[in-house]
Amino acid sequence: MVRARRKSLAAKGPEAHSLIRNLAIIAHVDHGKTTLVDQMLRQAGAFRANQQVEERVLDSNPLERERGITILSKNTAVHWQGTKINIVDTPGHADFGGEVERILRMVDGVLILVDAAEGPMPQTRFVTRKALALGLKPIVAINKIDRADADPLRVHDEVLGLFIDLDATPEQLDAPFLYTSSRLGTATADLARPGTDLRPLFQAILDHVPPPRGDPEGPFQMLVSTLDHSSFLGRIAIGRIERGRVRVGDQVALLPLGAPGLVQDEPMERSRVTRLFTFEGLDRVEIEEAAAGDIVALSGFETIEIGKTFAAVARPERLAGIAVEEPTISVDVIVNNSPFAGREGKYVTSRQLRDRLYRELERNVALRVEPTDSPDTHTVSGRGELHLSVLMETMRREGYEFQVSRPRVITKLGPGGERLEPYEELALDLPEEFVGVVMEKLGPRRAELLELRNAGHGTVRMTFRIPARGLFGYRSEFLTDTRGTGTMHHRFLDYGPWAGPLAGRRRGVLVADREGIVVAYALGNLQERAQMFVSPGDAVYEGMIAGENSRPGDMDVNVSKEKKLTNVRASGSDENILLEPAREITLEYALEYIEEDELIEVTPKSVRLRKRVLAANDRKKAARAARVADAS
Ligand SMILES: Nc1nc2c(ncn2[C@@H]2O[C@H](COP(=O)(O)OP(=O)(O)OP(=O)(O)O)[C@@H](O)[C@H]2O)c(=O)[nH]1
Ligand SMILES: [Mg+2]
Repeated sequence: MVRARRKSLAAKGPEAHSLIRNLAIIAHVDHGKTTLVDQMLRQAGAFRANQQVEERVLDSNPLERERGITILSKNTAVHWQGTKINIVDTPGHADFGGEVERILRMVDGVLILVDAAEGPMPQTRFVTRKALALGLKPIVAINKIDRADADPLRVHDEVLGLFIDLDATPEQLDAPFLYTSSRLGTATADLARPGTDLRPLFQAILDHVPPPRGDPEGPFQMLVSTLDHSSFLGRIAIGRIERGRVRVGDQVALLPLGAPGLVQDEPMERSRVTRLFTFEGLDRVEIEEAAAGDIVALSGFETIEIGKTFAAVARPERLAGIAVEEPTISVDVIVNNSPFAGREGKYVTSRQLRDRLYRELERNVALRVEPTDSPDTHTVSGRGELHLSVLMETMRREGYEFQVSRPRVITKLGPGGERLEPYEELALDLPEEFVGVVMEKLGPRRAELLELRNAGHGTVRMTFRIPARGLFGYRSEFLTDTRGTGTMHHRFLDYGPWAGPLAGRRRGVLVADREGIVVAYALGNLQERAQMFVSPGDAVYEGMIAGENSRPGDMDVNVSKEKKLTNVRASGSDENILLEPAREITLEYALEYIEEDELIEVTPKSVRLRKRVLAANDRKKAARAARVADAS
């Protein structure tokens, strides 16, 4: 944070907010948003001449860098020809779509990026629909035109088709189209004349994004669109000032959630603004005063929540709130009680776990945490597997150790009392020859084909509607079935009728039958019938899952079994055994993989799979009891 006691641009004069543009960049995952912001910052002179800047500098947290995706939206700002352009980079992954929706409330225009080869994808459709419905006028960038397989004119048509489909107004249909390369930092309106820099983009923003409305002289009013949190300042509200101005030290009301209009006789927090910031390049700059039109961050309030309105005490007028999206899947997060509990983690007790989970709610607004009958177990609900696994991955990096159950979808009751479950839109791109096998696999998962079309170059795009449950465990099958050549995206669509029982995992697992250290000799004997998850030297315990059976049904095995030594031969013969590499178990893979009677053990060093019931005898008894119960 940079300290500079000064006024924001909008605070400088009555017509100053015509010198502001507020823009969100929205797109499907990986279409090049963050890379484009890099280039915008660079070309607008936000970096010092010799400043070393990493690629995708805005993807600043370690998980974002590792995965190459944006998880949290980020505010930045550049100056172009005397106008301040506030830019919000948003995440493209569907699990974070709710965040994009909230961001749209603090901007006056959107830049929709569409990959020049992939064309509009499910998330493109989602964010475009939201932006058009809010009446925002888009600028479209057909991006990555440097790709060898780019087909910008086809994609241009597809985007127009999407706009028509989504009932765009005539003004929205009239959106300017640019052909861009985020990577090269170029934009052009005319493919015959290749771009040399981003000037056409900046110009389009000045010309087509309307300046923010709102009277800087009226009573102060601002909607909380996103949150940040610092251990030093507590909750920080980020939003666009709708009306009036605000100064550090002002007494301001923070209104409770509710219907828009004047608020009377409702309890509300009145506090002083302790800190106020605007955005400049990559920094958050501390200021004394800001006015309508600018996007600011402010602190000093205990009850900051998304969708609440800040207002002048003398005129507590509430703005229309922002609905926070409902979670669609849940897992149980359980204190680690495996035989290896406490060996690798720093924070392992139920209290530490509970405190950490509740702390997450400070800024992760689409997340829910609920207690259960057992103090060792909390139910954590979110928008998808990535949403949940990012939290788990963050926690293990912080030193937490815990166990996680198989994800369950969150069902609802329909108007007639019938049971509903979440459905997803699934988009697959794959070579034509694999269509048959994919259809065959998706049928039993209750997928319904919505569209199949030729995407050129011998590939097809298939779109399905499928119960979210039907997707559990599908990704690895899809990759195997298309020999790694297919790509797959899905996003939440709506709630629909419960689809009934779905086929689960087809193959059983190999379960270690005793505690010990894995030996190559043992794996050598097992690998013909199995894909191993463990390697020689790994420690295992009874009930831990060591691999996947190539057939249905679980098998108890001894993975620590040494070769019997004879007098003739010495030990060390292990070196002669050729082992297939173990399958790497990532958190996301594990979440998709496990069955109801299994758990994931997550520690800072390991992700292990286990049976809930560890002892082989107890498992047999439990299975027998289940069969009896089924039969009766
Ligand atoms: N060829 C080519 N590749 C690009 C271009 N822009 C981005 N990429 C690459 O596409 C990948 C994704 O880029 P990002 O900028 O992270 O995409 P994003 O839209 O921010 O992704 P999310 O934030 O995860 O939704 C990276 O590997 C980039 O290097 C481009 O103009 N041309
Ligand atoms: Mg990004």
